[in-house]
Amino acid sequence: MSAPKILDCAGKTLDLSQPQVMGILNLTPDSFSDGGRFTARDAAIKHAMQMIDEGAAIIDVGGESTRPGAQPVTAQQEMDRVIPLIETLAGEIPLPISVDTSKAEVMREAVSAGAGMINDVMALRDSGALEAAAEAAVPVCLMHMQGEPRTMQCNPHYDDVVDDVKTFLQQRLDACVASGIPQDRLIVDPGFGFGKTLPHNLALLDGLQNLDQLGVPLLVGISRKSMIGALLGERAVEERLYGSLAAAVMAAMKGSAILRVHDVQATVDALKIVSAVQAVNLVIK
Ligand code: 7PM
Repeated sequence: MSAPKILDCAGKTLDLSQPQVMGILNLTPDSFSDGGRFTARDAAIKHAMQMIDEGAAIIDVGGESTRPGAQPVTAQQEMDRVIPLIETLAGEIPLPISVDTSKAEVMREAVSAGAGMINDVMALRDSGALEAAAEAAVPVCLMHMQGEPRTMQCNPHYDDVVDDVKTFLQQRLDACVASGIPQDRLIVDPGFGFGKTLPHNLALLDGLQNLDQLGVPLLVGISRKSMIGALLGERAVEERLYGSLAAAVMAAMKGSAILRVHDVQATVDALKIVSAVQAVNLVIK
């Protein structure tokens, strides 16, 4: 079965007929004063506008709680951080906004505030998340993670990483459909760096085309990740652009519909080359 090409993200459109860029929105930590908070929100809006100018198709807003090694935060803390921003952005920008969260309450509030996609690194395994996402009626990205953020990099193990990730994602797709989320609203992501060693990450990138058989669009986040740093000889995070671009191009060539990245303009340019070559195959000769 072929993947849907156009997603309706709460009234805003995401066209997946060619590889698209999801821009990661920087959320500078809020300071204690109201003045500080205003500045942080202003900076975030400015950054979102810049990513739109650079060709992003969707903006991902995260509350940090899901990041590797992160300490758990409460739903309230996460909402304080992202809801006002989503409200403002949704009113001001024409692109869909995705909310990077695993918590049911945050999903509900974010979608009420105008978010058009749920990006969940827990693949809706937290309590109430399946129900919240079904009611929200927006597309959902289901990401694979082995273990939990605090400990997942301690000794991850797979029989066959591509097979194991594929089986997990198929199970989560089935759970979603059983909970009333139509398959045409689902996206999957192998979760680079989430409970994976460098050899696991490389095998996943090499075998990415196998995940296309799941029949839903594929989202990939490799931008600036430690696998890029490791391959470049423990390169600092701000010096990983060229490596990240190579990985994004490879992922797009292997069928990724959405690339989640920090460096929007550079990735959009690189993906134009991939798109142009992919379009050759669409012409009937
Ligand atoms: C520190 C380490 C900070 C790692 C942030 C990260 C993904 C995601 C993240 C991904 C989807 C990052 C990660 N990664 N959501 N959220 N897929 N769907 O590099 O790969 O941004 S957090």
